[in-house]
Amino acid sequence: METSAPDSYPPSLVELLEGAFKETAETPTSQKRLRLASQADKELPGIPPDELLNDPFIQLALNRLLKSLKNVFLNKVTGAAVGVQDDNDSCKISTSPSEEEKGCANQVLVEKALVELSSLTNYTWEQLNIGHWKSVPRIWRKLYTCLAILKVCFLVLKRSSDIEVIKECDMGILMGEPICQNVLSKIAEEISSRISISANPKVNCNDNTNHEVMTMTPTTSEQEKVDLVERGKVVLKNKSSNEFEVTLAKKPSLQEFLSFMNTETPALLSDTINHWPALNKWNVEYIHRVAGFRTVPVEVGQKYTSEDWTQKVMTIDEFINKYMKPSTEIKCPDDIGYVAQYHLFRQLPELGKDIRVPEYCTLGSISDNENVEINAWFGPADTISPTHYDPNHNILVQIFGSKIIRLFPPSESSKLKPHPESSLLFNTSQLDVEQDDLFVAHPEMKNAKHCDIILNAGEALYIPPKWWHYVKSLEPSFSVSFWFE
Ligand SMILES: O=C(O)CCC(=O)C(=O)O
Repeated sequence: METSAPDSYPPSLVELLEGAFKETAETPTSQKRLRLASQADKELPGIPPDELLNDPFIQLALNRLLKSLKNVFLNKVTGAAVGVQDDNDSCKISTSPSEEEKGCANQVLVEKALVELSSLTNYTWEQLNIGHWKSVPRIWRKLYTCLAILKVCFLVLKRSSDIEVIKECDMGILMGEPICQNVLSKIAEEISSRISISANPKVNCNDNTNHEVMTMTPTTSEQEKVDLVERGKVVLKNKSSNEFEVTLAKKPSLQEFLSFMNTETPALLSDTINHWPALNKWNVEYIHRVAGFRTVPVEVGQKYTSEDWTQKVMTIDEFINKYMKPSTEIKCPDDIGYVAQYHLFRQLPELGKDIRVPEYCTLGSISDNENVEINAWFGPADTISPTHYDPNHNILVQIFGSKIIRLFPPSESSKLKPHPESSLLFNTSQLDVEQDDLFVAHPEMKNAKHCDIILNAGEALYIPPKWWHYVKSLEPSFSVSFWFE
């Protein structure tokens, strides 16, 4: 995907960026430093910014950065008739610079600010990667997003390519926390909506001559669908007399759904998402077209319990070209990539508009949609989520493709040999339901009560809290999970 910097950014984007900086440009330097930190702190009552400000590296880098900011914005944004020459860290201000001097000074300062920002960002990145993600003070994530917003502004001033600007926005969204009304998401959305269709004909699904794309999601014939169901049935070993049938429910009422929750009964729901625009709109090509330029985290390796499993960040374009290929081309586990358990709709609200939070989620103890955790699961055939449980209610919705799911009730936990309580994988079984020999080595698992379900496009599965589930995709697939308490 190649694009070059456009001749001009649309006024709305320029306004957005100028607006984000107006206060900073007009505030004396000494206060700006505080502003940046308190910006991060504003939404975190109780966590003082001192944690950041006392850090000597941050102090030095912020001071240098803010000096560049002040100068750049005096020149470029406020349009003041001054020019700045940068000379070994000391700025000389001349009151009547030539046009040439102004341009030159601005470029130097923009470059300089970007260098300062990079070193600050790298330092913050290191802080984010010390220890477990959840134990990192949130203020570092807020700072990371602040820095990304600044970097985006400078990249725009530098007239960097759209791809570079979008990538920076996405890194701020991925690694940070939404601040300033999620401005990064708005900027990225606006830029990518302008370039996604025209910039790369490969991602235009209306182009029937595009064989590369057309072969990516072949439509599944009725016969193939039957084969998939049969294949799903043979994937999972250990069919035993302890298998039970899942409850089927066609568009259950809230009352009926509540009874599933109260009795901890899994249920396969049909006719509940027919009104979602995503159902008729989304396929691999559509996701490619709308989100191809966006950077997301990808799990690489067949399952998260494997030794060689890892996570990478890449654009959806790269992900689709590399991983959304027929299973016959999958030679080793490294060939499997999965955008899994990812809050994609926070990053791409335009996709989020095509789905709805099921009304059933209001039946939880916090009847507020804000508390529903929504995750996307997008990948090729044969992605595996090993047998594990989650603490919350879950409605797993299938938008396209299909999955086979084996469910075990919490009462069977001891038979599933969970990883030790002290391990990060404490909620994951050490056994693999696809391996025959394990059932020989662990005969207790053979007797575990379970049920197997094929989840097809347009259906949803209610998984009660702490129910173990093993999930494997049978074809290129997009699911959305809604976790609620
Ligand atoms: O679809 C998947 O691969 C796993 C889904 C899952 O584990 C969940 O929704 O909790």
